[in-house]
Order: sequence, then structure tokens, then C-alpha cells
Amino acid sequence: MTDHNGQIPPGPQPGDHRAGTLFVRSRNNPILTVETWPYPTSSVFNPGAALVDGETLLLVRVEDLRGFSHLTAARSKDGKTDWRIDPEPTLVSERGHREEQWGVEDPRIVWLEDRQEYAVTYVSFSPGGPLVSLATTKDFHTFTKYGPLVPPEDKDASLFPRCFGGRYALIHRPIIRGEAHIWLSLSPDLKHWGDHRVLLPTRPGWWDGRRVGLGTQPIETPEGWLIIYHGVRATGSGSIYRVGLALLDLDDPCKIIRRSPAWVFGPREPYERVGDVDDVVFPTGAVLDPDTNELRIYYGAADDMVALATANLDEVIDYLKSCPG
Ligand code: BMA
Repeated sequence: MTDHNGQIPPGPQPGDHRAGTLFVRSRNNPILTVETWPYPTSSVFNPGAALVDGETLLLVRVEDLRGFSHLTAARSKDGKTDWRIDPEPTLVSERGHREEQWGVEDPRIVWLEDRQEYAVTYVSFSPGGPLVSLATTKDFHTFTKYGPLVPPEDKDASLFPRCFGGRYALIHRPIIRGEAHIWLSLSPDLKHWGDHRVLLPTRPGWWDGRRVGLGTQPIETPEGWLIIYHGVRATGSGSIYRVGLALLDLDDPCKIIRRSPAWVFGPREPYERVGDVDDVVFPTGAVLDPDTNELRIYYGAADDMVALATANLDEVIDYLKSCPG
């Protein structure tokens, strides 16, 4: 029996137990907090992540004491310990960019092979609503800003690291008529966007029934693009942000091969359950260790701190392949 979306019905599924054991929290959690920050701030969370010069770089969202966010880089050799944090903000809103008036938030980072530079998609907060902006950089010291890619209200965006048939692909999450699905759009030049379509819709009644949005940047695997996304359930005492998975076709990312029925990671620890916003795990960056196949996801915990969870990529893909198509 299926529900009205053609999905399998709610209820215990054989893969549920496996789903909950894929990701393991770091013993050092939370790995970055306001206490470790080099300057006074209100909270640090939702970091983009990339391998840069053999090190893990996190571009961390830092909410200042006025309530506006900027982004600051933290670097670590092993991606787990000994973080070196830029003494000053790394990427800030600028007067010339009116769309950034209320700050910049939640970056996702990919290395664009064809352009030989990193693309940072981030939320720029304008009084007219949040929208998705693009900046590029080679070194995370100087950035070129391209301004907004799409109109408000839009968030949770990342480019794919390569083109498809000569076009860049952007995953993003507009809110349209109150509905918050994950969309995919294509562009020949990173400026003009079209062929917009819903990629992963919310599943009414499910753990991701209220909202979904991209989590980390898409991760290329031999089996397809691994998509780590957040799903929101609205409850009587607030929203719960959890994490789900999907696998997209390698050559045509508009095609969904698998989607996890169950969430694979959710708020459990005190630093995830209580903070500026309770009951939030919000992954925004991932790094894959090519030698060990360890997948590290960096996430905001309760909009307050940065935490780390790891998984074995093969186990994640195995689990996804056991999920319904
Ligand atoms: C989302 C974004 C994130 C935030 C999350 C939970 O809508 O605004 O920045 O972490 O809500 O509050």
C-alpha cells in the first residue's frame, strides 16, 4: 500500500535501525563554540566545508552581538582538532550589496573544476527576504562577489562541482505559496537560471513533512550524487530539524535514484537539543577522506555551536541502495 505521494506508508521499515547508526558523533563535540572564538560573538554554526591545500577549511556562520551574521574561516589539518580560526571575519556583507544588509549566512562550498576556483553559495539576508548569493575564491582570503542568483525567498543552495551538458546546476530551496521543497535549476553562465523544477518535495505527514532544504554540498560517488538534506517536522513545541539522504543520477542530477524513508541523524545530545533554536542539527559542509572513505559532516547544533559526525561512505551508499527508488 502506498500513500498519496506514491511513497511507502509510515511504519517500521527493515532499514530503519541501520539508518540511525550510520553517523557517529565526534568525541570532541561540539568542535567550535563561542568560547573558542577569537573575538566576542553570539553563536557559531552552519559551516561550509572544503579541502583546501590539504587541510579542512570550515567557513563558519558567526552571528554577532547585534544579531547579524558573517562568515569566518577555521582550518584544521585532520578536520577534527586544533582549529585555527581567522582572527577577524573572512567574508562579510558589504555596503555595495544591498541584498546583504542583514548579513550573510549558511555557506556551501564546491571546487569548480572548469574554473579552478571555489564557489561559495550563501544566504544573503535582505529586508525583502533571504536569497541565494554567489562568491568565488581561490584562497579564502579574497573573494569575488556575483550578487544574488535567484529572487527571495530562497535558501539552502549549492552548485554542483561540475557542469551537465555545458550547464551549471544549482540546488536551492525557494518558498512558494508557503511550500518549502528542494528545487534544481540550470544555467549556462552562472547568471541566467532556468529549467527550474522540484527535485525533492516535502512528504506531508512524514519527519520531513513541513520543510526540506539542502544540507551539505552534493558529494560525487561512483553510485551517484549523495544528497544530505534537512527535513523539518512541526510539533506542538516547535520544529525538529533532522537529516535525510538521497542519491541522484551522476549524469542527470534531476533524476532521483533513491531517497531514505527514515531520517539518519537527529537532535539527541544536549548541545543539539537546547540552544538559540532548540532541536536542530543542520549539516552544511562535508569532507570525504579519499584514503579511508570516511565522510565527515559538519553541522550547526541548535543554532549555537559547530559539531562533527562521521560515517563510512560505503555504508551510507549501501543503506541508500536498500531504500526504495
Ligand atoms: C533555517 C535556517 C538556518 C537555521 C535553521 C534552524 O531556516 O535559517 O540558518 O539553522 O533554520 O533555525
